[in-house]
Amino acid sequence: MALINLVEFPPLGDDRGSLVALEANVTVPFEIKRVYYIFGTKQGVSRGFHAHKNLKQVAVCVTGKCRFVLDDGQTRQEAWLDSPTKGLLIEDLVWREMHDFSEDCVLLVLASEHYDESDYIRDYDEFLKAVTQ
Ligand code: T46
Repeated sequence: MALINLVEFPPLGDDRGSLVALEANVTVPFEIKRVYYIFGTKQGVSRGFHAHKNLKQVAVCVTGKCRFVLDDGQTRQEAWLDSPTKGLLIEDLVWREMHDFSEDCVLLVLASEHYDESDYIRDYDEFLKAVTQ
């Protein structure tokens, strides 16, 4: 599977404005167990710098934009999330970094699992060992 998997969410707008519906196993390819959002990120601050052992996520900037870097241990690729209709699917064992948050950025993330700190790999060398096993 490609490292950068962008999903275009169909806008269900009418003359009143726009609406996007995110549905488990329809627009989002897993059962959604958790939703969180990141906002108010200070200018110049980057986030992420970890991978997950068992977690699928879809990230979308519902307002503003930020730049994702994904790394599978062999290649690094990047994508701008800059539209409420553009989602990024992030699979297990992918190192992620988020950079260049706009001041108004609200990054919404849908996750396949509940929060579990023991699922995080926050050390890059440990991540490289995990992907080459
Ligand atoms: C990810 C990227 C895209 C919780 O208590 N519950 C939660 O569901 C989450 C996501 C975080 N936290 C706590 C853990 C930390 O004390 O909130 C604090 C900030 O989390 P973290 O430093 O991991 O945040 P980011 O922005 O570096 O990463 C987050 C997600 O944690 C991560 O899974 O893929 O966004």
